[in-house]
Amino acid sequence: MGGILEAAVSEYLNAVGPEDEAVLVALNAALATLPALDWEEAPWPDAVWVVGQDGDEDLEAVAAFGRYGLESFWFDFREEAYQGYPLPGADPIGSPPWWSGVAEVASLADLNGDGRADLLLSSELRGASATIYYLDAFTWRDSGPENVLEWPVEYWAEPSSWALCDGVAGQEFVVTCPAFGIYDAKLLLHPIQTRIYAWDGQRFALTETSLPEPTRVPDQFNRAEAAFERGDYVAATAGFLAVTTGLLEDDERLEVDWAGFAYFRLRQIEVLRGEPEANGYLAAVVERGGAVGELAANFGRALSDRTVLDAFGGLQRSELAAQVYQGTAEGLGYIGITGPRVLVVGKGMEWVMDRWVVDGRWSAREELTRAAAYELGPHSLADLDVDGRPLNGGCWSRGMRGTGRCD
Ligand SMILES: [Ca+2]
Ligand SMILES: [Ca+2]
Ligand SMILES: [Ca+2]
Repeated sequence: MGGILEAAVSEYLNAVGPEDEAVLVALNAALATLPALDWEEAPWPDAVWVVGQDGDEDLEAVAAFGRYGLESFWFDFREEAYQGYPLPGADPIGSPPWWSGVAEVASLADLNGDGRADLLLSSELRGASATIYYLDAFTWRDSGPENVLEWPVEYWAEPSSWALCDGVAGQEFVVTCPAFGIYDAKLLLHPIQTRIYAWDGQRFALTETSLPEPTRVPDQFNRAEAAFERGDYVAATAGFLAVTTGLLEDDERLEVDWAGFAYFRLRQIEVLRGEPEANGYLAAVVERGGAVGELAANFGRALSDRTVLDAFGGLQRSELAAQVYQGTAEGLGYIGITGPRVLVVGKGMEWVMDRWVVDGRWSAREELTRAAAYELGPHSLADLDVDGRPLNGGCWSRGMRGTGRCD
């Protein structure tokens, strides 16, 4: 790999040397004149920095530049010449974000208190509705730089931030983000979680996580909804039950039947777990009336007349869903019976059918269909391949496009 930045900095270091500050300033100024990406708002910061990092007597350099080539390098003096080396990545999907975003050098301070300058890269990835800053910190071992922190800061539905603060052992990273990450129910309140990463001798490790208690029903509801979305039905059940008990004072500006929706979800969870209607949740929401009550009544009829998939599919198709809420801020804006969820339920049924055909437990197609519809039970929406690991939101689309076996 290599490119405009790596070539320019190597040329500068080998032709001029690392100690001529005026040339370094000129080099950075020249790089800053390259055309910006059309959404860049701020002037490009200095791309190239000269610093001693590895403990030997030569100066090193680091450079990060996101406009063309998406490059981040460090430069070491070896065998009579400076040469650029890519920074090591710790990204589990094998695509270091500072190669795919707009990276900049955020700090060259001594982050871990060992007396040597470290490197903090911040790489900005902009999407249609969210921006993610990946923080990557590197400290220098004898063998070269090592990635000692990688963490995304998601700027999305609510404000986020990150900061370096004085800690017991060097600096600490304090990151605040929407607690659910990029979880697409934007019109609801999103609680903000604070995480602290401190140096543990090897890397910056998570030492503290804090999440304030919900103070309003939309926030309380969304936490339960997020648990439902990720398939944590125990937490979701507890959250929806809390909504129905009215522990928090509701906001009178909202014309949302939160309790009705919570009862409806509680019944849906029972259905997805293959549990009988023993708690009267469906009756409770039907009794409340309105569009939510009517939706729930339709759901109940489909359950008794047809199949689980029909029941969920009917919610997806129902025009009632559009009538329930009109996207009021902090209102439900959507019915929450998403296409992916319906398809995932279908995939769960396929799994059951495939397994039972292999087992020889069922032979008639008609019986299979009927049985699968009612026996989804333990094969929850969250763990379709029953490997004990819950399926998270990011896997849904992969599972649907692929074989339906998610990790
Ligand atoms: Ca050095
Ligand atoms: Ca060196
Ligand atoms: Ca250090």
